[in-house]
Amino acid sequence: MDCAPASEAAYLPASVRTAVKLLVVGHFAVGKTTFVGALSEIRPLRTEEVMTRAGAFVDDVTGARGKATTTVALDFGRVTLNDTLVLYLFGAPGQRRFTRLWRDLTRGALGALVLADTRRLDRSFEVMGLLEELELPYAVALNEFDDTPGYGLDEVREALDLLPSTPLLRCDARDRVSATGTLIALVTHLLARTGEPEEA
Ligand SMILES: Nc1nc2c(ncn2[C@@H]2O[C@H](COP(=O)(O)OP(=O)(O)OP(=O)(O)O)[C@@H](O)[C@H]2O)c(=O)[nH]1
Ligand SMILES: [Mg+2]
Repeated sequence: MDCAPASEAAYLPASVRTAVKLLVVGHFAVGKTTFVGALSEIRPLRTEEVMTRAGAFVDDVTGARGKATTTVALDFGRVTLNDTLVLYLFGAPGQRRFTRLWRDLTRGALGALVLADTRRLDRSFEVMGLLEELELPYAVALNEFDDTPGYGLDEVREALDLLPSTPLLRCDARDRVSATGTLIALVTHLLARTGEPEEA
């Protein structure tokens, strides 16, 4: 486990009035740890462990060549989105065996960002199914890898059977600006659902 040392960036500006808890979820190796790491203004907390060969029978490593570690509990990071709003990000593994962890992590969460990979779109259904069971609203961000096929967003929306109101966008989990854009879309969606003014 790797956690943040105290530093100036660890302190929130006095103007912050609202703290929102969000989950960052998605199937194995979709880029959750990368996403939280790219965004967090504090050194992210990670729980990475080296993958063993035995694990290849449990988690399909297809499309994740060169990946040596996996998250065994959660990722945690913080983003101050504007002067008054801070987001706490909890990255959670998407496999069914982590359902119990999800039940704890979703307590107090306002919504979730689902990272998806169009090379392995079918694997997102399990994650979206869990969110729907837990009645947590979500947005979907397509994390684009070098060999990602160029599907249109409408095609992907249809394939994932998303509601027309569910935000769907592309992102690069390694890029702070791109990742921030997806969180703004999610927060805007959540505010619209609660009837708050959309000012994220
Ligand atoms: N090319 C490219 N590589 C990426 C991108 N996002 C993540 N990666 C790489 O993909 C691999 C998997 O990323 P992780 O962030 O570990 O994925 P994860 O979802 O946290 O994985 P688990 O916790 O094991 O489920 C890493 O080697 C990343 O460097 C991306 O947008 N583009
Ligand atoms: Mg991870």
